[in-house]
Amino acid sequence: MRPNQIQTRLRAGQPILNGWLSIASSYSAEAMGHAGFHAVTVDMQHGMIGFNDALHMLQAISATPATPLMRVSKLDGPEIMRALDAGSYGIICPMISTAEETAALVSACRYPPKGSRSFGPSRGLLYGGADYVEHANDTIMAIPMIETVEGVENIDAILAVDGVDMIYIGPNDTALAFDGQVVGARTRAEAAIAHVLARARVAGVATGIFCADGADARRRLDQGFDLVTPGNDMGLLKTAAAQAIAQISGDTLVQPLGAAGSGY
Ligand code: 3PY
Ligand code: MG
Repeated sequence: MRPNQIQTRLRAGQPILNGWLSIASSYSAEAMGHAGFHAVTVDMQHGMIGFNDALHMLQAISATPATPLMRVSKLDGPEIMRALDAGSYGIICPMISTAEETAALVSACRYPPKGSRSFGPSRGLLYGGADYVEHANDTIMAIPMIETVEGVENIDAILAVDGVDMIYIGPNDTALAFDGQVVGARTRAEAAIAHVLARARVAGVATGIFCADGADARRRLDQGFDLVTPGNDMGLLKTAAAQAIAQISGDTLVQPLGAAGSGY
């Protein structure tokens, strides 16, 4: 089976740079896959993307060195199964708050006897290779998102669930949950994020986090995260456009429309 670069880099102690796709385009997915990211995530929760778009985007990512991931819209067995059958090498699942939800996510990502994934590997075979089914359970990653107060409170139980390959923090939902805002001070959320990171390191579970931009991603790597996402494709596009306009006009950079510091 084609290796999962995230696992390869984790084993080697190397950081993972993860691109984030919200634009329903195989063309931009292909460009992001060639940009130098080790992994690229198709976002089915907040991206403007339907399943057919996602399928074509995964096909485009296949033509690049990046390992494909999907963030599903919610903890839903059939949606996770379709994402894996379409060739995703991992599932990032939003709003996981309990050990029970974590166990359900892991189960949906594994074939029996380890889990409850139904047989029908479809495009997984084309991308992964003829021995996909034999190695899928060890290669596909189950990645719960921690971004609720309950998820932070239950972090030790979540980390203890057998088969959790990584946890991924959503700092914006964490900020809403802990500080009641995404723009402005995030004092409580930052303390919660530091706590989750520390507990994951004690448990020996890899960590990833969504970031506002490249500088924020650098800071998160220095903080100790293994995988970072420097905002989504639309955030990068808007910032690049605003920078070009500022260069042409000589005016100071006007931050593009959006919630400052959110990566969107
Ligand atoms: C968050 O920051 O809450 C996310 O889910 C990133 O998209
Ligand atoms: Mg979120």
